[in-house]
Amino acid sequence: MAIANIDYDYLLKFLVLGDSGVGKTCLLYQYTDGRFHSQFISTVGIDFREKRLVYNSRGRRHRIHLQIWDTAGQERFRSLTTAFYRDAMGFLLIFDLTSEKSFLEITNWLEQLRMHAYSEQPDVVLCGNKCDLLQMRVVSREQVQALVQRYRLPYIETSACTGANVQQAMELLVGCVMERIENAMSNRELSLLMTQSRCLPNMVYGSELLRLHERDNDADATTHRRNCNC
Ligand SMILES: Nc1nc2c(ncn2[C@@H]2O[C@H](COP(=O)(O)OP(=O)(O)OP(=O)(O)O)[C@@H](O)[C@H]2O)c(=O)[nH]1
Ligand SMILES: [Mg+2]
Repeated sequence: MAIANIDYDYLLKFLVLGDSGVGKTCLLYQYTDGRFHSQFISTVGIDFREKRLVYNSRGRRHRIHLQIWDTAGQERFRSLTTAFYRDAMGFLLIFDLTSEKSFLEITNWLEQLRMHAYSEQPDVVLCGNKCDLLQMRVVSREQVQALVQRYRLPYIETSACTGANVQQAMELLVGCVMERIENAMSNRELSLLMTQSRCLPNMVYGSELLRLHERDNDADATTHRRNCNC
């Protein structure tokens, strides 16, 4: 009897998006390692980091394993990175408060998401990063307000440098995704995503379809393989 060593209830995959230089990698490092790198080393292709957390909701305690994919913002990697959209359950969309161009690009990123994500209305949290650079800020609160109202996006201002609101941004996205999961166990788009998604071990597709279970017999393993695109 094969028993998988799974000590969490949910595996959530997130994708971090935004123009090159907005601070995606730094934000992620700050979240997972509590460190900031001032040197700019542009991401090549795609990378990921992981973190565990506990999410309490409706009187229940859920152990979550977060897998956060860090994409390259450079245009030349776009076809590679969009291929990862469909496997993600939530998106952290980042712009730089000191770069108007990165803010104006947000509508294009949303359009990309609409085309390539698991749903036309995926869970997205918008982050205005580099809020520590007060003197260099060029994107006004009014501009942001108009955008978030138009697209109904949760919005938060972060600093990968000081760590301000970094954890809150990630928890905001976890909350959105978990709420969708809890509210819509029968949501076809999401359940399809969960069952087709690569590297989601021991997923059970049934009335409690999004709970992860320990795989305890070969029949379960066969079911998993059938539902998996790996
Ligand atoms: N002051 C300040 N600088 C930041 C912040 N976040 C990132 N930076 C700086 O911005 C530059 C780019 O950061 P990265 O995290 O590498 O940018 P990226 O979005 O991952 O860029 P690509 O990998 O090319 O897509 C680096 O020099 C960072 O030190 C922040 O919150 N405040
Ligand atoms: Mg990067």
